[in-house]
Amino acid sequence: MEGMTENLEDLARQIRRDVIRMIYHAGSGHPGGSLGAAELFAVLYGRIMRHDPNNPTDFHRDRLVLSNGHICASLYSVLARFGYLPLGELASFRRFGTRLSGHPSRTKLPGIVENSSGPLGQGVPVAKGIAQANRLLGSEGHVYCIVGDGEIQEGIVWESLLSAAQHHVDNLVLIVSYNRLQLDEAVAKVKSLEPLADKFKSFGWHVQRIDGHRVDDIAGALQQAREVTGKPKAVIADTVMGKGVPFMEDKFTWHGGSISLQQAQEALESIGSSAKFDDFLIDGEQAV
Ligand SMILES: Cc1ncc(C[n+]2csc(CCOP(=O)(O)OP(=O)(O)O)c2C)c(N)n1
Repeated sequence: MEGMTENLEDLARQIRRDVIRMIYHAGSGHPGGSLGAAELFAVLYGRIMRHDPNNPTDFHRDRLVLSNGHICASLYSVLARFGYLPLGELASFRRFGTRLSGHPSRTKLPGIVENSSGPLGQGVPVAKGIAQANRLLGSEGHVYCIVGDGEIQEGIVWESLLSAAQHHVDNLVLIVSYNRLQLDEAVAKVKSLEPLADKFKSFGWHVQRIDGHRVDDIAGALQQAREVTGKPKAVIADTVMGKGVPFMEDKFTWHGGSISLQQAQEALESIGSSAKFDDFLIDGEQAV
């Protein structure tokens, strides 16, 4: 079990390394939310989700719907690390003509990403719809949906919460990356969400609140969520924007932007190297 924890932490570290390198080379992207959700992606793909890169469209697979599509650098990284994408393709992030656009496209990556996203809020009804369809069609797959905290200020999210509870969509698990910051301000100052767990409960959802950087806590909560029946499930994961890179941590200015060479080097130094993975190459060489 301990080895498993270390593996997941190592994977999260590698996701962070990939995110920094991808955004540095692209000249733009969303480092804050992407770094903050590294453990969520690591645990989902590394321990919780039933998925098979050799059979990516398996009818009974679990699906990840990324609603806050702007943090897709982490998604592309974990997909590449599990073999859904060639590792070197990460170097094409946000470049002209790439499949790895700044917000994920299902038509560019059919069978690899479940949904296109970018307009905030829309992944939640999409995930709910897929979960309902899975149930009707007899798929055993669970649907996991990652959302940002600023994102859930969108009205469409709350319509979906109501509907999912009414229809007992218990193969749906919503994971809120609660870093308390959004694009240019604190979430609490723009449109406060608290008491968030009570809101989910009063909408008929099962809810847990956890530290979104502790891989065992994430795994435990997601495992419990799988077992609860009769209602949709929410996991509110407290995260830190820019986690792992001290000069980015807890600063909304790192929601989006570019990373200089010096910043990229400092960030990689802080994140540390990963024991089991190799960095991908850019133009045939390790550029940072
Ligand atoms: C409907 C819609 N409105 C506005 C935006 C622009 N936008 C992109 S991300 C973002 C902030 C989202 O905040 P949060 O979910 O907390 O993400 P984080 O900053 O933590 O990455 C905004 C306003 C958008 N993509 N879609």
